Amino acid sequence: MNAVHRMLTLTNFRKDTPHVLKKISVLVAAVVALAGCGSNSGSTGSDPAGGAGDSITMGFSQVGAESGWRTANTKSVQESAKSAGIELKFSDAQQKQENQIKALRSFIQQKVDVIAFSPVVESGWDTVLKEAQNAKIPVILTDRAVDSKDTSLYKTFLGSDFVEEGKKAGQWLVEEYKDESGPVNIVELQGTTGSAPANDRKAGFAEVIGADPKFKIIASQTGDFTRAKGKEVMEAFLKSNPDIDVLYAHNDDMGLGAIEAIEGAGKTPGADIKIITVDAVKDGMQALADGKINYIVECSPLLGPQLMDLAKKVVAGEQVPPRVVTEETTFTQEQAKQALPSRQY
Ligand code: GYE
Repeated sequence: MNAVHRMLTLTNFRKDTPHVLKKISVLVAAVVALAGCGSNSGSTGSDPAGGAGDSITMGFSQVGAESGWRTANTKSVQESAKSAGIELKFSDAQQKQENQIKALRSFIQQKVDVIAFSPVVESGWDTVLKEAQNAKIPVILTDRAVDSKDTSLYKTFLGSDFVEEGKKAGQWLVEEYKDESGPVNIVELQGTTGSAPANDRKAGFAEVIGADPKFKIIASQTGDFTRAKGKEVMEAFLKSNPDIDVLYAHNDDMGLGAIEAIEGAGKTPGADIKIITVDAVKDGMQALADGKINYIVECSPLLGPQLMDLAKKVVAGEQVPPRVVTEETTFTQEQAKQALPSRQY
């Protein structure tokens, strides 16, 4: 999807909101009337007698708390549910797919009005998504995608274009080394194995740098999106590869862990080894402003408000765009210095 198309999708989405809210209040009134007749519409959650049951209940299964991005995302979801008047049942999967499947099943049992979740990996969701569909509970994918062939299993996918993020990282590198003959030795710290952002950030980056054989990925391994793993894997990279020119880390946290490893090995991050990361959370932006990271591709975790708008629409039976892409930018060291004071996350 190009930038213009993306903007249009978002503009239409926002323009529709007041209309949707009107429809929702009509629907809520109808549901309240029906509740007295013992009708189980599913829209009142577990409290058909009214009161708190009049609001929408959302079951939200979060990946975990593996990174600064994730913490900011959780906060955004919790705060915007509150201000949208949506009752949130929040579950933390601690980076395990089996925990997410359990949480989804429990949401189905509790007859929530809508399920939203950020799938830790892309595959293996069809059975549980089918169960939600059979129970007539709409599902919204947020942040990460699934690879299900049957796209009717979910209503929409709200989140970033991770392939595009990988491409932006690659484009900076191509520009940075345009006057050098190479070889340029790159090590890569991948996100969680099998996750959409790890798969796509790798693919987008590889596509761009693949056009010039001077760029060589000499080692690539998962750091599970955490600082601790990023440090550990970078230490191993440094031991077995004396000539690393560039580190590409799929998120800031792994990059920050790797910086500790690089400094521990007596090298200067940002100079001896150039570093590109993704996310642009505050700690990452600080390291960029300090010259320890060279470039960050932004990935916004502030998905809460859009998620709540989509949830209201979906519960009201409104059409929603099948894909809502987040608007994002990139930061150089100079840009990070300017952006830091007003950075929200
Ligand atoms: O980049 C990383 C997090 O899915 C976009 O997950 C998200 C990624 C984010 O742990 O920091």
